[in-house]
Amino acid sequence: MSDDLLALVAATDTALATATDLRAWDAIRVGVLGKSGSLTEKLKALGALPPDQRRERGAAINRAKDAITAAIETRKAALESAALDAKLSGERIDVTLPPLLAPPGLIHPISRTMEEMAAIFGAMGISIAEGPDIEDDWRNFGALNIPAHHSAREDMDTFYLPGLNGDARRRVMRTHTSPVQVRTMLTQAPPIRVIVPGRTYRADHDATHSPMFHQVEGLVIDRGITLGHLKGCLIDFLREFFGISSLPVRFRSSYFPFTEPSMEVDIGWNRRTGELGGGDWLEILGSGMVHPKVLANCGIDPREWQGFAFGMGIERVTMLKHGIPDLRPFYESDIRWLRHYGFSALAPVALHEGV
Ligand code: 2U9
Repeated sequence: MSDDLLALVAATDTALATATDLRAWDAIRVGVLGKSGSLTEKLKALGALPPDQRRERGAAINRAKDAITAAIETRKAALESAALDAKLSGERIDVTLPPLLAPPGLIHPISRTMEEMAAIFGAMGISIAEGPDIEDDWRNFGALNIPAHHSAREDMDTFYLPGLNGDARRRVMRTHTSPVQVRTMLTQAPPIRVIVPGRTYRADHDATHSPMFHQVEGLVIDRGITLGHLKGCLIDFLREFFGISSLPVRFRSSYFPFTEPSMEVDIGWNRRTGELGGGDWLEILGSGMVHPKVLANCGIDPREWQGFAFGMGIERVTMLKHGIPDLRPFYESDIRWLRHYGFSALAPVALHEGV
C-alpha cells in the first residue's frame, strides 16, 4: 500500500477513536467513503492513470477501503452498545409500582374468604393443611365412621373414578376436605391444630349447588379439649369474620357420623332484609367433638386425646357476608362480576383493620 493510502487508513483510525457518538462517527464515514470522500476521490483519480499503473493502484485502494470499512463498522458497534448501556442505566423501572394503563388484577371473593379465614384462625395458633382432590374410599368415608352402604354416601352424591393401574378399588373426588384431617392425624402426632380450605365435589347442580364448591374444615386435638373450646373458637371466629362483635350465635344439637356430640351452628339474621345480627336464626356451619372411633381409626388414642371439628361452605359464608345473591357467577370468570365483587390485590387482609 502506498504512503498516501497508509496515511489515510491511519488518519481514519485516529479520527474514529475520537468520535464519541454516532453523529461524529457518521461524519467521519461520509468524509472518507461518501460521494466526495477522500477515498472515493482516489478511486475517481484512477481513470487518469496509465493502464499499467491503474491495476496495481486499484488493488491497493480496495485493500485500504476494506481496512477502513472494517474499522468504521467496529467503531459503530462499540458506539451503539455504549449508547444502549447509557439508555438502560438512565431507565430504572420500579417493578413494585402499580400499572398505570392496565387495570389492576382483582382477588376472587373465594380466595379473599380463604385468606381471611387463614388470618383469623392463624391468630388462634391454627395452621393450614392441604391434600389431594382425588382420594380413596377409606380416607373420604371409612376412616370418618361412614361405613359402606351408609346413607351419608348417597347424601353426598359422590363422583367416582376407576382405580389406577389395575387396582380394582374405585377412587373418589373428595366430597369434603375431611380426608386431609385423616392424613394429618396419620402423619402428625397430636396436639394438632389445622384448618383445611379446599375444593370439594358432589354430583349436585342447580341454582344453589355446584358440582365443585369450596369448604373449610377445622380440627383441634389436644389433651382435655372440651365443648367449651369448640364454642369459644367458633363464636370468636364468626364474630371476627362477619365483623359484628355482638353477633348472636346458637349451637343446636345434630348428627354427623364423625362427631359425637354434633352441633349445627346458627347466627342471628333478619329473614326479611337478609341483614346479619337480627332476631331470626340462620344455619351457617356444622361442628362436634371428634368421634372416638374416628380418632382410633387414625391412630390416636381417644382415652388420652380429645378434639373438636367443624366444617362450612366457603361460597355460602362469602355470599352472606357480601350480599352476593347468586352462586353461579362464582365460576363464570365474568370480569364485570369480578370488578364488582373482587378485592384489591394491593390491600391484603389485615386483622387489625378487621376482615
Ligand atoms: C375429621 C373429624 C371430624 C368435620 C365437620 C361438619 C361438621 C359439617 C358441612 C358444613 C356445610 C359441610 O360444606 S358443608 O356441606 N360440614 O357440618 N364437618 S363436623 O368433622 C370432621 C372432619 C374430619 C377427621
